[in-house]
Amino acid sequence: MPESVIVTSALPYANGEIHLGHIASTYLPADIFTRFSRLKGREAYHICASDDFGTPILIKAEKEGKKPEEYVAHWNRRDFEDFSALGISFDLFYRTSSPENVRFVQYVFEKLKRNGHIYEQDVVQFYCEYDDKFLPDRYVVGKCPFCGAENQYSDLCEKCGRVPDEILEPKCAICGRPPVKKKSTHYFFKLSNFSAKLKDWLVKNENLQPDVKNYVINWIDEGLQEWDITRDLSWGVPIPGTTGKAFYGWFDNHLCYISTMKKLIDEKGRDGKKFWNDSEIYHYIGKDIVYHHYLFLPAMRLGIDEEYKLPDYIPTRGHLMLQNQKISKSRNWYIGLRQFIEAFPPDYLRFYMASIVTYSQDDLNFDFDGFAERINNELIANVGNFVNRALSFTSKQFGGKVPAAGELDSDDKAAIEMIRASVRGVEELLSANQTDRALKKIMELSTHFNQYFQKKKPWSEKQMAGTTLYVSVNAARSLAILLEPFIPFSCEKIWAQLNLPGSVHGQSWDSAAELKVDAGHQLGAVEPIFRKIEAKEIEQQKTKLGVK
Ligand code: B3M
Ligand code: ZN
Repeated sequence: MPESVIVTSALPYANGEIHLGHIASTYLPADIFTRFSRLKGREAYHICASDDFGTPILIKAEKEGKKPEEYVAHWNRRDFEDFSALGISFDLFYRTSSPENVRFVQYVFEKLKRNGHIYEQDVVQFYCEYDDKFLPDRYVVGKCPFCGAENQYSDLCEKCGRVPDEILEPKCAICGRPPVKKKSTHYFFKLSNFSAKLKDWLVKNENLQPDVKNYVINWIDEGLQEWDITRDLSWGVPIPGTTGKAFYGWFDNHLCYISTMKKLIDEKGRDGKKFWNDSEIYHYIGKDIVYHHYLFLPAMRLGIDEEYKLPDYIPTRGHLMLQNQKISKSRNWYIGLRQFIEAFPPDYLRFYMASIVTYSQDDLNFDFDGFAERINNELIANVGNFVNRALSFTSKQFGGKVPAAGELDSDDKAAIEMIRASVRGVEELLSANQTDRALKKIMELSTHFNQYFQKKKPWSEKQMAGTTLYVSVNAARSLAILLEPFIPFSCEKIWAQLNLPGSVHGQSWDSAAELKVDAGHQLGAVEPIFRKIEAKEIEQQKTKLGVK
């Protein structure tokens, strides 16, 4: 296993706020894995960027009377702030419009061209003579030929969800006038050149999820279509040797994984390209962008002679539903991340999401009652309760000085053995991306310690109290390390109450299996780590969303 790990999360479009749907499938699982890798002592980086280019963004910027540069800079900042508030620990959150990415995209294009993977072809496109502009994708609105819905984009009817071949009564989205058709020369990427190699890679790569792999292989068997990578648009990476043409957003955005990572490492005075090729690479995504990540992305890397290696893992997860309904920004059925973590601690969202997200394409469901239950009955009643009891007993009975252990009985020995076994077990599950099962295993450890504490009754069995508390304080330390990837803010609080040196984020995972808090160690000030979620808070949230 390589020492270093590169983790990327899908790049959010720079045109709106991050909401709970983004978090579950991609950013949180990626962050948990990165934090775990860091604790394991690997050199691990989590990178991301705002996806700045494309027609929808340009249209929105124009509607707000802003320059596109200004518009995307706003969302880049805002997204980064929101992610940080949730504890998503990016080492670099950059942008697809960066000079590094623009240069890299043009370089890749030139090389693909030299290698014979690019050809030119004329296409007929809508053109607005009034605005003097080609009208790609969302620049044309009209009537859906399937369901008759008015005012739909030419690339997607939001009413019936179909993609019209040709929109009826087309109008320019900027001025409302009917466009004309005009010829334009486009570059195409010969995706079919890679059918055999892609299939081979998919079959051989044992780390990819088998169900996704199977349907991607089906697409290959059905025949891959060549890919139009050109847009007649100023807002994009300029295509070398043309005027007024830019690359389609999906040509440049995933290259930004590489250009961003390379920048991060190059700036440390090291060789970013070598680092890329020496590392284990993970691209975290939601299932709606499988086509792009399992076909376009590897094909382009193959097309430049694997100068940058293909991913080792592409963890792919299902969508989040909200109260059992599909999330939709246009129908206002979503919860903004910022709004949510203004109402609840970020760790509550992390804990709940991590407990429901499976390593599969299955959709998951955010439910307010389920959320309150998980937090109150598991996080607080289990972890919070044990840690607080262990530490506050030590404070009260022993003036906060960790007592020395006497002779260990079979319960003590079993409890210590359970810590060791849990550290190994959780590690295996996290390495296999089984985030929810890993968390469950930690909860079992905590349950065991609640029972242990209850059985040993340090409040009445004074003789054994020293041993019980010594073991329990050590278990609290182990739990803080094991839970750090999941609830980093709370674990840092536990760490402070334990009064241990450094930060919990910098500990060694393996050390969680050992009893490192010595007898005589003085604890810090002990107080409850969590606050309960009240029924009325949940009522308020539901009312805001419009659910009964
Ligand atoms: N910007 C967002 C999406 O389709 C898109 C991801 C790019 S990842 C390279 O979900
Ligand atoms: Zn127009």
